[in-house]
Amino acid sequence: MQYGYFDEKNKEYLITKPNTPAPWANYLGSPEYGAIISGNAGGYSFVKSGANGRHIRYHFNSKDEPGRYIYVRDLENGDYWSGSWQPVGKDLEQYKSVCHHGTGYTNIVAEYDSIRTETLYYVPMNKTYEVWRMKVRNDGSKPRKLALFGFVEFTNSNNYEQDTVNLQYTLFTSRTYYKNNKILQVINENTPEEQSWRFFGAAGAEVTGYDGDRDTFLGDYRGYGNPASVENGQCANSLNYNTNSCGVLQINVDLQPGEEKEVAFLLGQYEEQGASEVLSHYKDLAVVDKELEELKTFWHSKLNRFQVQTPSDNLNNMINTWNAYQCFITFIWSRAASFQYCGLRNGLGYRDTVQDIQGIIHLDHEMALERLRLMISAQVSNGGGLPLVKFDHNPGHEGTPDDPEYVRETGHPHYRADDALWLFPTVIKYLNESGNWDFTDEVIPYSDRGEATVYEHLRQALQFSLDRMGAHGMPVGLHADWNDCLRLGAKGESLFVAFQLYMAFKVFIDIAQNKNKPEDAAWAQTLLEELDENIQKHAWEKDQFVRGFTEDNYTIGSWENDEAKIWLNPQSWAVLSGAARPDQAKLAMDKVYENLRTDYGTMLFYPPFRKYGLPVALMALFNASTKENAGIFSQPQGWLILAETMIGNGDRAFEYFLDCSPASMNDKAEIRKLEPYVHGQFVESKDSPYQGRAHVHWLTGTASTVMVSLVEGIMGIQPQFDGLRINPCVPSDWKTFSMVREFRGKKLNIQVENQNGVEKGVSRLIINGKEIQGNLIPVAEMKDDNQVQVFMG
Ligand code: IFM
Repeated sequence: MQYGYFDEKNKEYLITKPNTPAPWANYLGSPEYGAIISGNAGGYSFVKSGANGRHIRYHFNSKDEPGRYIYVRDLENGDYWSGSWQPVGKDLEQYKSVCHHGTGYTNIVAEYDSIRTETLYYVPMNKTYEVWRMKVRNDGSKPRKLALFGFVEFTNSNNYEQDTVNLQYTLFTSRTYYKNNKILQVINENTPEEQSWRFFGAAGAEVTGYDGDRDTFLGDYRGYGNPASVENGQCANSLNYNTNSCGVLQINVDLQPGEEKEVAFLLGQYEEQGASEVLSHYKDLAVVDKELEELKTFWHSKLNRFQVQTPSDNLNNMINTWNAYQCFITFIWSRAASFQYCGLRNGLGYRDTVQDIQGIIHLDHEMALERLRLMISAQVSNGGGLPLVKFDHNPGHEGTPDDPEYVRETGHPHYRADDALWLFPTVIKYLNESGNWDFTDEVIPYSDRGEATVYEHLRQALQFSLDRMGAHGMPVGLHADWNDCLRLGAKGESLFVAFQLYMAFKVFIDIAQNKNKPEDAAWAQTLLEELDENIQKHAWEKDQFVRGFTEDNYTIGSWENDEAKIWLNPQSWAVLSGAARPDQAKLAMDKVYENLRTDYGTMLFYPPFRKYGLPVALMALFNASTKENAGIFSQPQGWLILAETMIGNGDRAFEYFLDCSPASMNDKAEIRKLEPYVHGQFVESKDSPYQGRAHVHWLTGTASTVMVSLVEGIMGIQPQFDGLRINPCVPSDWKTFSMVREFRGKKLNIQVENQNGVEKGVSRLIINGKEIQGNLIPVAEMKDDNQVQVFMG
C-alpha cells in the first residue's frame, strides 16, 4: 500500500495518507536546537542533548504522542480536529491531509469541514527555538468562528530519564506562568543556579485563553485526542503546581468565506525576556517565508552539488535528495536522537562517525574535514580508536579503554579491531575530493598524549593492527570488528579486519608514494604481500571467504558449518579491498547472489545462529533473521553494490540497489513500515514471519555506504589526486543519463551515452569539445563550467 510520493522538484516527500504504518519522521534544526517530527506532528525537541536538554515530551515505544499539536475548534457547532491528523484522528473520509517533509521543515496541509489549515514547522537557520506557523482559511460559503489551541507538553526535567522515571522528585520542581501571550515554565525556581526556563508563545494574534496545567487541559480520563479545554471551547486559564505542566495558548479566529489568517507559535528554552525578543521578531509574520527560503537555499545548494538524471526515478530521488539528506542528518546527529535513539549515548561512536563522514564528502568536504580532524584526535597513541568520543572530547587528555575513568564515563572497556582502520577510506576520499594533500602533514594530537601528522596517525593505525595479529597472520577481532556481535577476542581473527587492513595498506602505499616516501611504501607493500598470502592460504574455501577464526580455532563462516555458513561482508570486502582474485571475486559474489539474496535485500549470513552463541556469536541473542543474526543488515548493502560495480556487474549492482532502496517499498509500505525515503538499520529476513519489515529509522551508517556505492560505483564519479575519473557501471538498458557535479570549484555537466548497452567501460570522453585519453579528466582541463560527453561501450 502506498501512503505518499516523492516530489523531486521540491525535494520533498509528501505523505498523502496520514495513517502511516509507523511514525514517518523528519529532522528540524541541528543538535544546537534539535527537533524530530512525524507526519502527525509527534516528536520532541531539545537543546544540545536529546537526553540532557529535552524540553518537550515524547512517549518512546508508544503511539507517536505527544507532539506539537494545534487543535481547531468550531465555536458554533462544537466540532474539533487538529492541524495534523493525530491526535484527534478524524475520519479520513472527511479529513484530508498532505504532509510535506522537506529539507529542514515539515508542512502539514489539512482540509476538514471547509477549513484549510497549513502548519509549517521549522527551526530557523542558526537559531535555538522552533516556529510553528499555521495559516487557516475558510473555503466554505458562510462565516466561521474558530478557536485554535497550540499545545506542547513540557518535560519536568531536562534529563529525559529523570522526567520519565523519577516522579517523586521531578513532578514537584516545575511551575508555569502566563505572561504577555506566552506560557513560561520554570524548573527549580528557587535555585537560581539550577533554574531552567522554557517558553511557548504566540505571535500574530492575541491569546484568549491558556493552560499551563496538563491535567486540567486534558481533563480526567481523557487523552490528547479529546482534551477538555478544546471540547469546552475555552481554556481554563490553569497553571500547574505539583502536577505536569504544558503550554496551551488559545487564539480565536473569525473568518469570512475565502478569508485566510495566520498565527505562529514559538517554543524554546528561554526566560521571559529572551522569549519576548523571539516573539517580537515575528510581529510581522512575513519573516516566516523568508526563513523558510533560507533553509531551502541552505540545503538545496548543498544537495545540488551532485545531481543525476537517470532512467530510474527511484535512484534519482535517493541520490539527489533523500539519501544525500539522510547522509547529512546522520553526519550531524550521529546516533543522538530519533524515535529509537533516546539521546543517551554521550558521544560519537568511532567507526560510525568516521564512516558517516564518507557520505557527505562529495557534497561538502569542508564540513567533513572538521569532523575528520576531531576523529583523528580521538585516535589513541597506540593507534586504536576510542570506542566512544565524548561530546566534550579533550584531545591529548583523554583516558583510554585501559583506564578506569574512561571506562566509568563511557562504559567502553575494550578496543574494537576496526575503528581506526576506517580512517583510510575516509581520509583518501577527502584528499581526492578536496585536493588538499597538505592535510597529510597537519599535526593533530592523539587522544591521550602526544601528537603526529595525519600521515603518521595513519601509519600508527596500521601499527595497531600489526601489534595484534593472530595465529593465521591476520588481525585479531577483539571486542568487535564492524560487527558489534562478533566477539573474536584477543586471539581470534577477523576476516573483515583483514580486508580492511588490506585496503589500508593500499591506501597508505598510495599516500606514501605521493609524498615521495619510497621506504614507507615498500614497508607497507611487504606487509600487504604477507597478508595477502595468509588470506589466500587460510581464508579461501573453494568458492567463498570465511568470516574468521575463534580463539579455539573454530572457523566462523565455513561451508562445513551448520549455521552461518556463508557471510556477506567477507565476500564484498574481499572485492572492495582488492584481495580477491578475479575468479574468486566472481565465485564469491555469485555465491552471495544465490544464497543470501532475498526480495528485500541481502542477508548478513545464512542460516541464522540458533545453537552456536555466546561468548563469540552474541547475535544469537536476537531472534533469527533479525539484526546481526542473519537479518538484512542495511549498511552492508552499500558495500555489496559497490563490490558488484567494481567487477563490472551493473545489472546486478542495480538489482541490489532496488532490493534495498527504501523508495522501492513506497507501494509496499505496509510490509516495510519505516519511512520509504530513508534507510533503516536492518530489515527482517527470511526466517522471520515478518520478512521485509524494517527497523531503526534514519540514523544509520547505511546512508553513507549506499550513497558512496551510488555516487562512485553506479554513477562512477571517482575523484582522484589529479582529476575526476568517470567510470559508470550501470544497468545495460540505460541508454543515456546525465549528471551535474561540482569538483574543486568547477562545474561539470556530464552527458553519458550508452547506445551499445554495456554495463561498464568508457570508450570516449570529450570535455568542452576536446577528446581526452582514458576516463580521467585532469583538473587542468577544467574550466569553471564544463560540458562533458562520455561514451560507454
Ligand atoms: O557496525 C555496527 C555499528 O557500529 C552500530 N550498529 C550495528 C553495526 C553492526 O554491528
